[in-house]
Amino acid sequence: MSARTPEAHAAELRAQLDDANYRYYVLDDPQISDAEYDDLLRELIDLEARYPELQTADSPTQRVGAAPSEKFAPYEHERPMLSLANAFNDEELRAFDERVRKLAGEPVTYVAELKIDGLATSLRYANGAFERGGTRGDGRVGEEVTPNLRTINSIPLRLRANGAVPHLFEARGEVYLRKSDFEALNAKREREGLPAFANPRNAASGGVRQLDPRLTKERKLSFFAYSLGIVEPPADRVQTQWQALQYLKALGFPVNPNIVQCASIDDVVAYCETWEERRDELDYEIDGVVIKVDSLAVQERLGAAGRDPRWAIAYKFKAREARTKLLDIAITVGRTGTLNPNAVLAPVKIGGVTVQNATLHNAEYISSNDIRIGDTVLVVRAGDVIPRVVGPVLSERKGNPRKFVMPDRCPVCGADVDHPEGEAMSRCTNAACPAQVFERVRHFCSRGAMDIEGIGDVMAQQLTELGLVNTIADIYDLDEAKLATVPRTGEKTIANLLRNIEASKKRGLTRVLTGLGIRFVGTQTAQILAGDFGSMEAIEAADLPQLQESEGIGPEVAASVHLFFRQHANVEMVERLRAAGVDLTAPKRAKDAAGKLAGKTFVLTGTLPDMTRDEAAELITAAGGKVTGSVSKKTDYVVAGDEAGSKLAKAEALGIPVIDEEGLRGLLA
Ligand code: 3BD
Repeated sequence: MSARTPEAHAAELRAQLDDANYRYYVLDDPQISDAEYDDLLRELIDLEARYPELQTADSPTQRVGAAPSEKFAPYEHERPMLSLANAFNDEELRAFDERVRKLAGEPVTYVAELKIDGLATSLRYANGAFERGGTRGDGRVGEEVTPNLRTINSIPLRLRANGAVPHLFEARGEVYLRKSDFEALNAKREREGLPAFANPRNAASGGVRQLDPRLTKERKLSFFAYSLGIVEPPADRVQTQWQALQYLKALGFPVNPNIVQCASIDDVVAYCETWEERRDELDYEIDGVVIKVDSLAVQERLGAAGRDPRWAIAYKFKAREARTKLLDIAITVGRTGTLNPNAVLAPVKIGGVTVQNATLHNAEYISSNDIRIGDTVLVVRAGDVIPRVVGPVLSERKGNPRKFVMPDRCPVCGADVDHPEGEAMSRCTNAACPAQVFERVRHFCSRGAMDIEGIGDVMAQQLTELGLVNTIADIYDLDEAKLATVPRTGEKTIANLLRNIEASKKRGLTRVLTGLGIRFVGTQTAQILAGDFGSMEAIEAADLPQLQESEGIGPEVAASVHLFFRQHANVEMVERLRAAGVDLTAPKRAKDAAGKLAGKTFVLTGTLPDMTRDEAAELITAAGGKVTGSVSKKTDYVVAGDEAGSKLAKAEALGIPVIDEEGLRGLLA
């Protein structure tokens, strides 16, 4: 660190923070992550604590929030919207608890709520009718966005009257965008050639601040209420935060269901840990937990320190975003020949994991987001998905970094690259491209498909490189002599391999279909096709309308299957599988009321304790049921295991029965 004076250091931090605030709130184009913002703020808080003479009234430490933009009329909060101090670990949570208990002088209980990553908003009701609403802004003055808020379906336009409603009522909460709506929004923007939003919060914040409410409506925003503002006459029965949440619910506001009352800080810590792990199961982003003293009387006694109430704190989850340098863009060739651009990054830690690679989706994504080689980029890593580059940090761009161009020849085999009109991906046109052959072989032999133990990444690579396997069918022509030419492969390995290959012939049609790697045909689609048609011949012979008669097979999937079997090379390959003795049949599913689960549609999600999802699907299909990939109103049951994801959330939202493995066994028994 250079020898700068504390004054200069503080000024520098303030300038950075002001700039970040301006970008976040006014331009709606943040270029540093929340975590980085918090770090800077923390540094300034520490500095001001060490040198109190440096504290100024206009320091960002005194006014956490933002100036309203000129676009909207100012919205003055008659009762200010407070801030929240942060805790970054359980030590800081325990310190908060110590302080609270000391000041309260009586036992305290807490309410813990998920911290929705959206836009804080206040809604005002006069005589039960929604009158106006505004964003939080700096807590005193925000922006008036009433017409936009009216478009949000989950915001009640009238309070539900159960008895008298207060003549003046304010609800505070978070406007947010569901992850599923965010994905759909970005997919649409991509089709329209617009830059994608970095995260649901930015999309929600931009959505609330549209000049045309119709554009707000299109974003499909949602709302959760979490506290009361002014209530006249006061609601005497509301003495706790818990009761305030019940009251909000009774008046018709959506309140997040995952709220808990905690008798001790240990319970609070456990809740925080649980949700830091489980956050991906939700269909909305959360960035932490908010902990509040339950009793309103104790809240009042504790008061606030500046803008931060002493009775509440935000536990912030570990960041999942970071900035790093985009060193290069490397291309890998996928099973279907897609050219996938991958970011080669300067290693960076995100949420405890070192990230060096991230997806860049496709050329269109790179250009519409103006991502260039040499840029500092924002990378996010959410859950178990591959990290992705969100966009460049433009303020860090120096000079004129190199734009990416998709090569017009395959980087692996040199064949022409095709970029079909209207498709996102560029493809290598050579079906014999070693990269494609390798991926196809690896996929065919993988666990979910033919499950040939011994042919994993390394062996698949060797077999294809040596030219021993050029198509899937060649696997069944392997013999001792051929395998003996593979380096470092002994007699025993060869014998095992041949035995495993032999055993795979009996896996049946579903596995073979899965293994062929037909576009859009994963295990579940393969299962449906195998169950409905009973044999490979029948599927090969089916025309488009026949294929579409199957549940969940739409025009796109049908076209893909149909096209696959119109390729001479594919038909020939399947013929060779048949000649080699590979079982290409499946027990045909009973069409009518046969089978315990006939007519029932299931969706599987998460890890089941004693069977794989594929095994569960086989049992269901064998009993006449169907398994589909996504939850809809037509779904009869969702079978959920550990770490079930957004499908579980969707089932809960739609009121579809959720059962576990035991429940499934019960239905089958
Ligand atoms: C949530 C304050 C208090 C009423 C002050 C305790 C800071 C944003 O889900 N409760 C929640 C959430 C946010 C909250 C309070 N409860 N304040 C809460 C909140 N369940 N997100 N926030 N806020 C809301 C803020 N926003 C922008 C800039 C600075 N601070």
